[in-house]
Amino acid sequence: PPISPMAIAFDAERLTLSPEGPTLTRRMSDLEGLFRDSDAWAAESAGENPVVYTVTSSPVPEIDRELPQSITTIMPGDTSGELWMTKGHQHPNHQGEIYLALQGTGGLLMFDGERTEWIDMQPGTIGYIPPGWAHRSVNTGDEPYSFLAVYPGGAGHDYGWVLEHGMGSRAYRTAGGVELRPYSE
Ligand code: PAN
Ligand code: ZN
Repeated sequence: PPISPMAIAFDAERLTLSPEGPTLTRRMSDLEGLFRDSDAWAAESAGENPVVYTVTSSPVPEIDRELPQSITTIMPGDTSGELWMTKGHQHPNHQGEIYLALQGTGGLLMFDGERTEWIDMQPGTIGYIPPGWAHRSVNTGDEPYSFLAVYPGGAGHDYGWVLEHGMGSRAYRTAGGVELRPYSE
């Protein structure tokens, strides 16, 4: 059933939503097949298995024509130089999405199967993801990176697409900041 109009209290310092829906926690072991250095990934997964990111949702349901929101927080870190990131996904029925950076610094990596795009994200940056572009977020700093996402409730999340097609590029930590390299290097 459609839900009623509602106010959601957003705490801009603690980055909480109230009321809030489910919170998802992704540990290193949940990111199989995504980091270039699969041996390093396996060792970290079998070891401390750190939390890489969390996603806190609003109570708006993920159903067609609704407009849910969520806050993602990615921890700082890298695995063999590859910056910690979200799994990344494609929306199966190609719908757009808006990200608003809240805290920390990051990047929004997008891939349409041929072209790669990167948007530097810092508090106040709105990143727009057009329909048909797979998207992954990366923490490029040394503190947690958080952003708000607003997306069509019927968009769906296809994670297999990224395993099959990759993301075009990978983001690595360098002395000067971040460097993008071809996906297979
Ligand atoms: C975001 C992402 C969130 C976590 O809310 O779902 O940042 O990333 P993964 O879903 O790739 O693990 C979004 O893009 N929703 O559509
Ligand atoms: Zn999305």
